[in-house]
Amino acid sequence: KSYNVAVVGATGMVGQKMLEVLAELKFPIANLYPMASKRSAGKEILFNKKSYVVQELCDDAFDQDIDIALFSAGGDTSERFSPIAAAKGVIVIDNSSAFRMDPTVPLVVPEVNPEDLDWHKNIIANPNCSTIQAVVALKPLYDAFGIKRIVYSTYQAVSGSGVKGYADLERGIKGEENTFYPHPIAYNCLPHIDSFMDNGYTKEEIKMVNETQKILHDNSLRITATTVRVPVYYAHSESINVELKNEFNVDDVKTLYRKAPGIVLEDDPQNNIYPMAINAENKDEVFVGRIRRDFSLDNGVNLWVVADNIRKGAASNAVQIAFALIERKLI
Ligand code: 2RA
Repeated sequence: KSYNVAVVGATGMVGQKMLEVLAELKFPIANLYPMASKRSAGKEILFNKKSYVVQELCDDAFDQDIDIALFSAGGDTSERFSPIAAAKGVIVIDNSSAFRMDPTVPLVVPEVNPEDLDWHKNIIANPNCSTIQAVVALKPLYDAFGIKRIVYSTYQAVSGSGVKGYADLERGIKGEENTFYPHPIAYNCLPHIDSFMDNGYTKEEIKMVNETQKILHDNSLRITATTVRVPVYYAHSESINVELKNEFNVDDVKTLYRKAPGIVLEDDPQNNIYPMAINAENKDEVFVGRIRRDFSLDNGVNLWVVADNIRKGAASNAVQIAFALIERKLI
C-alpha cells in the first residue's frame, strides 16, 4: 500500500530533510503534497527525481486525499492547522512543541515508546531534538536498572536554530556581527537556548525535563538540565549523568548498548574512540560512549551521547514514526 503524504514547512531546514529522508528510507508514497507559507509557496522542489510545486498552506489544504501530514513549520502553524487536518482524518506528525505536553497527544520515539502510537487521536508529537537522543540512550538503562535521577548538560549545534542560527555562526567566523543570537556564537558558548523562564531555566531545559518524564511515563524521575549552544553546525552532543535504582557494572551497560535499537556504541578511549558531532552528522543512529561509573554516587553512571539533531533529532524520527504506524497497522 502507498500513502498520500503532505510535508508542511517543506522549504525549511527540517522540512527539506524530511523529504530527503522519505526518499532515502523509501517510504511508500502514492502522492506528495509539499506545503509552505505564502512566502515560500510556488517554489519548485525535486522529490524522487520528480518536480513538485510547493502549495500554499490554507484551511482547505487538507481536503485533498491526504493520509499523513508531517509538520515542521513552527508552533503557531501547527496549533492552527494540525487540528484542521486531524479533524479531516489526516494523521499529523508534528515536529513543533505545540502539542508535545498535551495529554491526548502521544510523544513518541519509535525505539523507546512505540506502543504510545496505539492511542493517538490523529495528532502525534515529535519530541525536541535534544530529548530524542537522550531517551534513546536512557531507555536500555531504565529497563535494566531503573532510573532515579538524570543530569543533562548539552552542547547543541546552531542548526537547531534553523537557517538563522546557522548563518550567525558563518558570519561570526568571518568576523561579522551576529544578527540572530544575543551574543556572538563563533568561538563562544551560549547557555541560552529558547527563552528564559522566571525560575531561571530556559524553555529548552524545561522541555528536556518534561518530555523525558512523559516519554518514559515516569513523573518520579528527578531531572535537571543545562542546555548550551556551541559553535558546531550539525549534531547535538550531551553529557548525561544517571543515578540508577539498582547495582550495575560498566561491562553490562556496554553489552546493553551493543544490542540496543538505534544505538551505536563508540567507546574505546584508549584509542581515542568516542562519539563526535563530525561523525554523527547526516546519520540516524544515536552514538554512545565515555561510559564510566560516577564514583560520587552508589549507582551512578556517566554517558556521552551524540546524534544529528536535524535527522534523528527531527526529520528521521518523524519518518520512523510514520513507518511505525504502518508496522502497527494504525494506518
Ligand atoms: C534547538 N532543540 O536546538 C532546539 C530546537 N530545535 O534550538
